[in-house]
Amino acid sequence: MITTVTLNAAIDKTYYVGRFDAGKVNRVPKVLATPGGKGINVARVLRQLGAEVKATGFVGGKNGEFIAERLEQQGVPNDFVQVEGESRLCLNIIDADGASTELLEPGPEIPEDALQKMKVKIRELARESSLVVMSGSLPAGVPDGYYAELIREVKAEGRRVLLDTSKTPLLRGIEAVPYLIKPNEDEVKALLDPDADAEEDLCRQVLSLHNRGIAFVVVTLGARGAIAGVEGRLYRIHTPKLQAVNTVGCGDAFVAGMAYALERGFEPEAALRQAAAAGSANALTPEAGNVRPEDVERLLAEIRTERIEA
Ligand code: TA6
Repeated sequence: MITTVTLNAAIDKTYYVGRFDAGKVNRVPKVLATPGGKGINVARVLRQLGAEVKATGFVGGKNGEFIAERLEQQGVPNDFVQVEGESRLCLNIIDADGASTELLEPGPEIPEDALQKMKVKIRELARESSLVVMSGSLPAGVPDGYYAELIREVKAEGRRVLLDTSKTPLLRGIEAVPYLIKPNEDEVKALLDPDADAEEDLCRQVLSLHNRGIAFVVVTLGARGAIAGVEGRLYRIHTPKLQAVNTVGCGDAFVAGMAYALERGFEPEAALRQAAAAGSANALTPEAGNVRPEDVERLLAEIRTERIEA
């Protein structure tokens, strides 16, 4: 089983509009609402890929009830810590040209006792899991070093952690040496070198993170694919050009593909192809964090990995 952790769970609402005019009244002819936040997206995609999964995190209020119930309907068992207040809404407005505008609420304030409960729960879930995936931003009340604390709990049970977050929580999380990190290009630049431009700069950064003991370092490059450092080697992952419908959640689907492959013991290059196929397949469906297994299968044949030098 794979456990996913979403400390700032959400309802992801996707608004499909013909045109989006900031500062004007915009009517929305088509709305989709689904449980979201990065870890929840990972859980749903893992389920779609055929993995056994459990979703945890903090939820609150009516939105929290919607998240837990809808996840059950989507075949994702969950075990959340309840908090006061409402889980957030994350809005994604997509216009007829495919341009996407995201509005992400901050989420409820998390009290100290809930942080303690979560630590105990993570330890218990880690015992039943092969891997634990921790994804997304931290809501108010959660200290920047909290992912690092959770990583240490999971590692104490001898399990691997995949961490997908950004800014200081990522920096602090790296100190606890997760098994895998997956920042995107912007996140890794913000973290290490805002002036980095060329892919060679990114490659150097991937290797420097890998040399800090992180077994798998992947930097996703959106439609351009990804760069990965694993077992002392660097890889460039090339993805096919797609007619994207909704790219929100592609990074989460990539992480789900990685977790799926690692649980099944895939070799690094095969794991990267599986991840890239899942990430690309997400772009072909209207909902965030959603793949059709037949798309993943078809895309797998079109993903290419290349060994590169730093
Ligand atoms: O990656 C896409 C997405 O997960 C959306 O579904 C939305 O919920 C948002 O990102 C949340 O990101 P955050 O880092 O705040 O958890």
